[in-house]
Amino acid sequence: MSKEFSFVKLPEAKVLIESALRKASKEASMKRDPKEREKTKVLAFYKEVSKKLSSAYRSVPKIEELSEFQRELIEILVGTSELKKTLAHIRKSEKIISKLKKEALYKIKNDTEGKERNYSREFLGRAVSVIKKLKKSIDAYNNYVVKLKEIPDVRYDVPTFIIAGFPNVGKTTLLKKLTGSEPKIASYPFTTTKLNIGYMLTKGVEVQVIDTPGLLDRKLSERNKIERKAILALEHLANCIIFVLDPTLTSGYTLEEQRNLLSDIKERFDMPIIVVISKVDIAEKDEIKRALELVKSLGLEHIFNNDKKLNERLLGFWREHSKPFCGI
Ligand SMILES: Nc1nc2c(ncn2[C@@H]2O[C@H](COP(=O)(O)OP(=O)(O)O)[C@@H](O)[C@H]2O)c(=O)[nH]1
Ligand SMILES: [Mg+2]
Repeated sequence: MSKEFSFVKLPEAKVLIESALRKASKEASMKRDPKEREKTKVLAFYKEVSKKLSSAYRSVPKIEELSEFQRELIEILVGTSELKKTLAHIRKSEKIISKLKKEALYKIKNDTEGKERNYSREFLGRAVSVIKKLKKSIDAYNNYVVKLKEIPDVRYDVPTFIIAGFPNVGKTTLLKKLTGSEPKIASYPFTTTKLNIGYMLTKGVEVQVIDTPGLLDRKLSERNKIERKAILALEHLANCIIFVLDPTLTSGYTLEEQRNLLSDIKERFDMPIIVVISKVDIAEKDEIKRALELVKSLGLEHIFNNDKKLNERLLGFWREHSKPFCGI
């Protein structure tokens, strides 16, 4: 997920209770006055628990503030309503303990019968039982945190082009050519492969280009449900798809196979698709001819990968076919 989020893990309920009790008794042992001692015990316990719980739930972004793409992935990864329930439980428990603390402090302050110890004990007993009931939510929370970290660190403030195509057709080569730099690598949930991300600056417009090895190289119907959802989530991120078509047989995939994949992508993704014909330098004339026929038969446009104005032409294509993007 984006750099701005660094999720805080929670200690297990048992560990949290032990550490808060330890802090409480340590700080209290330094006080001589009985009322002061019991007050300190309550406060120290509360402070420790509150610090841990609130820093955890504050570290998780508000669902409403996320991009559509992030929200979609969270829904697939952890289930938005489950996540909300868990966070609400943690927040509510913290509030309950805060209320118990206030009551205990009030009773200790106003006690005239030397019962301050009973009140702090009562507080600790109740607070501990609230935390014990949090066990499941803490475990669920920690599980979420691990999964939330799988959301790739991408930008949402620039248009995004996604590169698709079979393995070895020239996707990564194209990404490097377009962006002129080594791509940044991010993981993508439910897949063993990584996203390669680069940025191209053309005519003052910055575009995020993402190479998705292993994601868009098989028919979606051949994927399991969750994988399919994760792949379709790309639709929320992408503004344009660049399909790399290898006219030669050097990738090991025939034109027919590539056509099937391209037409599957065209069917599933509602956005402009442009075909970049790769390996033009080694392709035979009739291989190029057949590739062009293929592109035409699907009603798509093409660009050759050795086009001197590749970046400009891709940008131009997108501008011509896209809905407006944040005023660009
Ligand atoms: N001759 C030639 N080879 C290319 C071209 N593009 C990619 N290749 C080669 O094809 C192989 C696969 O390229 P790569 O970009 O890694 O493909 P990917 O698996 O789709 O990312 C590599 O050996 C590249 O050097 C091209 O335009 N011309
Ligand atoms: Mg590659």
